[in-house]
Amino acid sequence: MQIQSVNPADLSDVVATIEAPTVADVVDAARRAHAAQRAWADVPAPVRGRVIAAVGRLVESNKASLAALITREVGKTYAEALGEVQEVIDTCDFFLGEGRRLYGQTVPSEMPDKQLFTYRAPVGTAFIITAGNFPTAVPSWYLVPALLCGNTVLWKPAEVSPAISAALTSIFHAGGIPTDVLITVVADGATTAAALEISLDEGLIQKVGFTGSTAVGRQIGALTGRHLQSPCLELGGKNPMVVMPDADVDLVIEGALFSGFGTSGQRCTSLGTLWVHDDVYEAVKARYIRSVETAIIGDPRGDVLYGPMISAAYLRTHERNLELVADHHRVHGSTGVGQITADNPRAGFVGDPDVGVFAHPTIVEGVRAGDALYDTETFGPLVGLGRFSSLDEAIELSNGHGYGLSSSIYTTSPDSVWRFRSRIGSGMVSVNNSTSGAEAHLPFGGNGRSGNGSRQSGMWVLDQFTRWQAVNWDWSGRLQKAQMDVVELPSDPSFRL
Ligand code: UN1
Repeated sequence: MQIQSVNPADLSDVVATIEAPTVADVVDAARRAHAAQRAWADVPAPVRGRVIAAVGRLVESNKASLAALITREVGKTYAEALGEVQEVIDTCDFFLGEGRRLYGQTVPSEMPDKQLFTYRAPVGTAFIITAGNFPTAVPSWYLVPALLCGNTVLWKPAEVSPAISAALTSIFHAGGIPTDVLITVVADGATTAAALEISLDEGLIQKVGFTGSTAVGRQIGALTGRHLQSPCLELGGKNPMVVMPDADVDLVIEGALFSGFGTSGQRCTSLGTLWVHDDVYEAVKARYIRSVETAIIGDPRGDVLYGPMISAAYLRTHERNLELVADHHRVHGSTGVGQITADNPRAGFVGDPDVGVFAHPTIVEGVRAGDALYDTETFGPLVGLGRFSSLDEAIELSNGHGYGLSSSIYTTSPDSVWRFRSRIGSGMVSVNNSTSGAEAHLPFGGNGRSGNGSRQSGMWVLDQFTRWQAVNWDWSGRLQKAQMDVVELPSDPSFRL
């Protein structure tokens, strides 16, 4: 069997064709990565840090070609693709110095001639499964810290981006990562699931990282739980943007346009529902509709808000989600809904829509709790629009579906900011900024249906790829029993001034 990727802006352009691995091939790769781990962990951490530095510089010098490949293989606009590659560089820049830190602590002991320490020990071999919407940046959030910490990695990228994942892997290898320390296998879901289960059973994998749907995240959570492992899960979102009456409406429109429809709405941080206070509802609605209606869509190499869907399968999912539009909803934003074609045209489209898989932007007005669209992650150019009359109601609507990845509030009131921040359930909160566009050195992750509380990025991800080892070293020459052989100095509890 073969796996083939095509340019979603021009389906006649085949980008890569690879031989699909069997379950045995993937397990064999896990075995090789596992066998390579001890030697990699023995490489001094500062040396591993220098390898990450070399990888970062290589990504930087290949930035334009990597970004062009992202645009070609998954249809991301070139400007966004450059941003995505920059996120890989930022991640390398952040972690190259960690090789010289990876701090542990020295801790005093209760007893003389004894000392306590903590060390960060690598976890082992990580099985990393990532999605097609961020084919380099999100993988780098796992790969870079995992490798820096002394783990080996088996990376299973999305089937839609085999050329990009091969390019990124070759950059890691060119930077000095040994071949078996990072092994990349592009496999389908069923093969991956079967190989993961066998690899866990054989004790080849000590950490699973997964970015993708909540449904698959639950399966991985159950599987790894049986092996007493806690995976790093980065799952779906239904990210709310709350607009208070004192919001700067220009900012709101800009933020809601980009986070709702940038990347064709295919970010886990994309805007799910725009919740607008009654007092400004009509004004915000009118301006939002106008901005979406006039946004330029089309060839992702050009100056457009968004290009095609990642692949035909993503377009089909979007079309299925459009069936969730109910009678009490009203649809706005374009000259049609669903796929953009010559027969279902989009005003101002750049290029030929018929050769790719492009979708109209859709605003669904009238979303309320209880609607399927209220709590379904749509992962496409579809944004819900709803209203509220108090901040308490907005917070309830924002939390009520159980997702908790990203959220945003637009207001000039410190009181509203504080109440929202302290009561919203999401792992990431933006104030007067959109739901997407997290910086690469803050903890990234969600709660509830969005994840199991694990965090990627910045120093927080070190807890995913290392385990604390507590060491006590006694040179007294006798067994000093903790809690029992501790010297007690005399004190006078009855003393008063
Ligand atoms: C994702 O969609 O899985 O915060 C990640 C953002 C990007 C990463 C998105 N930096 O929008």
